[in-house]
Amino acid sequence: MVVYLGSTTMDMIDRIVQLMHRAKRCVVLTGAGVSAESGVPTFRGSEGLWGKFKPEELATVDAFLSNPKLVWEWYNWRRKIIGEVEPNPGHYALAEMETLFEHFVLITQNVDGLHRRAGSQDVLELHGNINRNKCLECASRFPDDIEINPDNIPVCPQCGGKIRPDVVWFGEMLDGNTINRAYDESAKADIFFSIGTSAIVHPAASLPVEAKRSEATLIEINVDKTPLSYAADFHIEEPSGQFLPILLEKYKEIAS
Ligand code: BV8
Ligand code: ZN
Repeated sequence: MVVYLGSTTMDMIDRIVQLMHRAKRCVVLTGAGVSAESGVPTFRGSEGLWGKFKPEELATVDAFLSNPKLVWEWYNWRRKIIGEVEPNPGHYALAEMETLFEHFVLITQNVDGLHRRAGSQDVLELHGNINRNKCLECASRFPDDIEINPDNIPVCPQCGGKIRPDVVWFGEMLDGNTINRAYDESAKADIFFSIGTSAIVHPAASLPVEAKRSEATLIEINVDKTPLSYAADFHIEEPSGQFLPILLEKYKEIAS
């Protein structure tokens, strides 16, 4: 598929590729936008996952306690969508980018597991993984390969607590080691890409700010503007699944 990018974007690509070649440490933060071209609905877009509901109504402990059936129906619906999609060229480009730098880490807010399926190795899943199960009370892991019946939710063999998806809900702490490493990597980045995220969910949204504060070059790839766009050194308004393969081609052209 031939993609025509504007001349500004082509000029920006040359400058970004130069910076990529000079960078030793590359950090990438992704959000739901990188999975959009795989057919996974984003959170806040018009067709968004939240379309019918508000995040607070579903992705919270309170929602699960008051209506575990509804919450599991929502997660089963999302698991079904994710089970039917494939990584897109943007995921594969990021997996290849990992091999180009002395030090590379991919930090994702996504819970769909598509980065690992595309071959990315060093992935920090800030918000967990939708295909994993755990106990609501004692957080013991629970087999992932079982279909959860919302009308008969299994309980933890250790403590009898209800089984829930192993994702981070609003109001819940992120895993300490994961978020600490994410901050550490962001503060040491030479170049930081924020891709396909609306940059409003914290603490993830503070990572690009941390990178910028530590003098990294900040590149945003998003089909829209976000609260981060003003701070970015480059704002590329293109779909990530189309733009990232072009960026990678250009990088390899100059490398050869
Ligand atoms: C915590 C897992 C506290 C579950 C998710 C007021 C101010 C600041 C913060 C807060 C506040 N009120 C409350 C908070 C804290 C809250 C928060 O940030 N709320 C937001 C809404 C304001 N954060 C939390 O609660 C976090 N925990 O703070 O703990 C604490 C402290 C001490 C002690 C105890 C507790 C936990 C946050 C994690 C929530 N879990 N997901 C699940 O998935 O079911 S968040 C959810 O949003 C997803 O993970 C998603 O990834 C994430 C962020 O959304 P995006 O990924 O950005 O997706 P979105 O749809 O928004 O945007 C997509 C973007 O892609 C768009 O910009 C679009 O233009 C672009 N796009 C679309 N297509 C493409 C594209 N770009 C490129 N190419 C394309 N093709
Ligand atoms: Zn338990």
